[in-house]
Amino acid sequence: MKSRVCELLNIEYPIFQGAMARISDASLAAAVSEAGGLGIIAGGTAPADYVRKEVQKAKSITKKPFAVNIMLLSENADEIAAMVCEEGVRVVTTGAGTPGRYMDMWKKHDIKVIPVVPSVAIAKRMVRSGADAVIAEGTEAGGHVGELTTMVLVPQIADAVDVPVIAAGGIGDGRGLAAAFMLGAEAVQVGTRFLAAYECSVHENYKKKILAARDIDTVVTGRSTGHPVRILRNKLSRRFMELESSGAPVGEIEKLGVGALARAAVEGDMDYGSVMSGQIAALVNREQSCRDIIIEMMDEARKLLNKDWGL
Ligand code: TUI
Repeated sequence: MKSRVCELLNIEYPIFQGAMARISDASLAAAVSEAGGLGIIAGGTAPADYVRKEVQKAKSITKKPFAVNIMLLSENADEIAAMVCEEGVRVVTTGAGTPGRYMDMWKKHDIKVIPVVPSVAIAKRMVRSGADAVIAEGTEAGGHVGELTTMVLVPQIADAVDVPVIAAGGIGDGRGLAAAFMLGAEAVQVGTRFLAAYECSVHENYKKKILAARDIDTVVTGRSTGHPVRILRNKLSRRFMELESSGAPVGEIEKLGVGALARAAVEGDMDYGSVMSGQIAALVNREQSCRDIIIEMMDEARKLLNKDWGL
């Protein structure tokens, strides 16, 4: 299975590790890249210097391509956008906005640009401004999400653009990988399953919570404030829901989210931390190496795609 995405990025397998703010560091990204996928260091809201150090660390662990994700709501986005050029990063993915203003600079440095998009209109706009591929992310994903499901988003974006489409949201095994290809994707992005990787340095409590999650355990907070974020249910999500349904001022609701991701991912606070997770968490039942996750997904997808379905 050598897809256009593998050719474009010079990777072996069409599997990206989703950027997870405060979590996807050099050790996770380098492990995924070493295993033949595309590891992605998450910029999140971190200072550019922190992200630069992670990039340098990843370069010291692997010679294979890896990406940096720039979360465009971050006040450090401009600095990180310039840093990736200085450090010779080969691939950039973006989230939570439109990266048009950086496109010329990145192109000059021969960086492949792959924005995450939640709709057809935004996908088309990104391609017009020079995106090399797009990640169509359904609302099943964890963290900041759009409205549409992966099932409806991927084929519509695949029809609307000529560049390769990477499917994200709700994909955690070989069945999801095979299904995404059937919908027109040429690679997948997987976040939640990599939370349970040995190489993932997220707090042990966070890992345990993902391993124990059931199908209905995630909720989307912040729909009413314009910052919808999918997290696992806990005291924080309940407080969010109470404030949102009582019509509290937006500022008060948003305050709940400040620092909440670090509380969960770094301090391990499962009550008042923001435990971002995709809906697929229930399928993630054991710790594995990044290599085993990738090999298992590829084997399972190949078997399924080669099966005679009697249609
Ligand atoms: O970015 C994500 N997911 C994230 S970012 C994040 S870090 C964070 N920290 C604190 C508060 C909030 C977030 C956690 N999860 N996914 C990619 C994504 N991008 N989903 C949706 C979009 C998106 C939305 C609108 C992309 C482009 C876009 O364009 C709008 C426009 O009109 O330009």
